[in-house]
Formats: sequence, structure tokens, C-alpha cells
Amino acid sequence: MIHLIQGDITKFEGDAIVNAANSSLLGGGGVDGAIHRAAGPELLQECRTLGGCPTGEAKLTGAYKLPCKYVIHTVGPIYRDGTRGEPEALKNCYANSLKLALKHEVKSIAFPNISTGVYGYPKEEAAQIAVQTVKDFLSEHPGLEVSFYCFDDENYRLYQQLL
Ligand code: AR6
Repeated sequence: MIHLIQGDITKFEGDAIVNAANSSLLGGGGVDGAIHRAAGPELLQECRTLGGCPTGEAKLTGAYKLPCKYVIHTVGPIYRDGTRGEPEALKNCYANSLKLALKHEVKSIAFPNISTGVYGYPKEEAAQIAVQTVKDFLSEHPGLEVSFYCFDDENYRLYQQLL
């Protein structure tokens, strides 16, 4: 099942939230900053042990002071012109996060709109990739509950249309 929520992903009370991180996994602005602030400094301590993360891949940590159990850190592509593997990389972020969730018996997971902030991915194309990748995964694994957390109005409207 897919849910659409407008708001702050750090409030999600299910099993796992996905972080739109950078390849250092050592924090940043946007949703990454919000997640680290809400989780507390132990999240950064655990992230330091992971040795970073390549674009399109995902790594799991505890959630510390957040109301969920896990944070899945994934690294979206920096958008240049769409011909440098950006669509595949963005798809991999969603698919690899979902695979990792399943491995850890996650039943409910929340995604932000990966790459659509600082990384500049066009929002409509990013939303299409996100929704299609999640739908494909759910057709194989129908038990999982996926929530899309849209922060800005434009993303929220785009997801409303697609869902
Ligand atoms: N809850 C949900 N969504 C949010 C929140 C929040 N609390 N705050 C922002 N967003 P961005 P990126 C939305 O820039 O483009 C970081 O510095 C925001 O409106 O957070 O993948 C990392 O360390 C946007 O739609 O991530 C990387 O260096 C979406 O989250 C870099 O930014 C993603 O915007 C990653 O860039």
C-alpha cells in the first residue's frame, strides 16, 4: 500500500525512514540535516563507521531519538542534464532502499523526494521514477507499506496526480 503525506519525515512513526544523504554520510542540509538534528549526535557517530556510500546504494543505521526504528541512508544523483545515468541512479536509490528494508523485516517505510532539493533533479521526472519503482517493488512484495513524504507543495501536487 502507498500513502502520501505532506510534512516532515522525521515525525514518521513506522519502522524506517529514508535519508537523502550525500556520499560521505556525514550529514548536510535539507532532509539530511533535519534527520540528524532529530536523531541526535549518536546517528553521526554510527554513520562515521560506515565509510560512506556510493550514489544509488543504501546503508542502514539505528534511528536513536527518532520515533522510527531505522534510518536507511541513500545517495541520490546530482542532476546535470539527465544523460549521465541520473534516472538509473535515482531508481536504484528507491530499489536498494526497499531491498535493504525487506532484509531487516521492515513493514513500513517513508521516503522523501530524493535528489529534488539541493541535487536539482526535475521534480516531475523524479516523482515518476519514485512512484514507478515503488509500485514495481510492491507488486512483488505487497505486504510493505510505503509512505511518500512531500515537503514542498509542488512535489505534493505531483505525487497526488501520479497516485
Ligand atoms: N522532511 C521531508 N522532506 C524534506 C524535509 C523534511 N524534514 N526537509 C527537506 N525536505 P534535499 P537532495 C525535502 O536537498 O536534493 C543534503 O545536504 C526537500 O523539499 O534534502 O537529495 C545532503 O547531505 C526536497 O524535496 O536532498 C546532500 O548533500 C527533498 O527533501 C544533498 O542535500 C530533498 O531535498 C542531497 O540533496
